[in-house]
Amino acid sequence: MPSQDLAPTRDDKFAFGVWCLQNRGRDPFGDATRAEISALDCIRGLAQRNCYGFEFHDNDIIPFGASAKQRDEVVRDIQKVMADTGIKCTMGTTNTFHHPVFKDGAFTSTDPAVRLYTTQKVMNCIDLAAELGAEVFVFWGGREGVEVDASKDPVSASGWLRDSLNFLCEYVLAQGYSMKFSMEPKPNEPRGDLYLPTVGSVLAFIQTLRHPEMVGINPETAHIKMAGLNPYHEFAQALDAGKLLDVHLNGQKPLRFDQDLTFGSDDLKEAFYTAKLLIDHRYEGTIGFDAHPYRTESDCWDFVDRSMRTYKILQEKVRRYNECRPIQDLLREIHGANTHLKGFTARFSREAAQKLKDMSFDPVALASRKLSYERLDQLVTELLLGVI
Ligand code: GLT
Ligand code: MN
Repeated sequence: MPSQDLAPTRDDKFAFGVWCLQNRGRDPFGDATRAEISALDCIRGLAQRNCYGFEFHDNDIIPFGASAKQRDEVVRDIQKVMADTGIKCTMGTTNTFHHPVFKDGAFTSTDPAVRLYTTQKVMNCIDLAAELGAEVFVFWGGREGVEVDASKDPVSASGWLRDSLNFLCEYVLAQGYSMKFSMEPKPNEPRGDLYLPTVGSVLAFIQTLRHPEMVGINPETAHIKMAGLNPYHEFAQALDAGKLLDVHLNGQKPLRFDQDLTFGSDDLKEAFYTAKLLIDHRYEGTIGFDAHPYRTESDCWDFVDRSMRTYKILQEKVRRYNECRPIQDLLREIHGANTHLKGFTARFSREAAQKLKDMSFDPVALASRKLSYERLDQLVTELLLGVI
């Protein structure tokens, strides 16, 4: 494959969080290993690489406590880079986790003043996101959780979160913004336990909101694997529900601290299935990468380039998979059993129920069917390794 085919184009709809590029390699045990770059340099660098968009937190671009004048200057500068380069702001989100005021939760703090302060901060960030043209607004509840279960009732905490989100949906409608909310689940870290830990819990929660049609999900590979679950399946569940608004692709060893590894760096097969899901189902959102360059890097750009390049390679692998004769023949064989019965339960009727009761099945014969999954998986392995 000539390498120019792997160059990102705006049509790929790649996006990176400004915070990923600004990450300085600090961890709980060690100090920064590289200098922070300005938000403007992050955005310019992404645009130079033909990246479609950037994502931001309010405080990635505007220092906490900045004056209104400073804020307006920042917005003007960013809008100028956007106009000059064509890069888009694809997602905005609020930092409701860094300042000590959020130490026991933002929307789920036991103090109503903290909950209102959070809601006010989010309203300001929604205005900012709207000014920059973002149509997706993410909620990642990094401090929404507990270490001490005696401290708050999780049902009350859900209620506080629901009230605030309902209020904020109404705010978006009242302002006439064309913007959807997207909730990002995570099972733990920085809190001992976070509320809404998985795609399934967010899906259920969304249905309890006053405007469920305005709210979707932003699943992240690493968060899913921290819960020991399968990202391919979790992304699929959000997609099936029509709720996959945005994605955060990265890498993570299961059941560990949040590693935020580069997409495709740890589990290529899993990365392949994730890309295949998005491509096969014509996912239309941005391909967002949310990871940190290794602490050993002195800047973020190799990380940026390889994330997009890996996705492009996987795009090509998906195309080959869908055209690969041995794989497709095997899949036809696997899905070729008793095709006359397909879709039987798609519609209920008393007659259909009776008909089903009257059918006779031979479980031993059904169980004896050969399923060549060793061969299938090996073909996928060989396709990914470039042997076929
Ligand atoms: C934070 C977190 C990410 C979230 C970001 C949005 S911030 O870095 O680890 O997964 O997407 O608030
Ligand atoms: Mn994320």
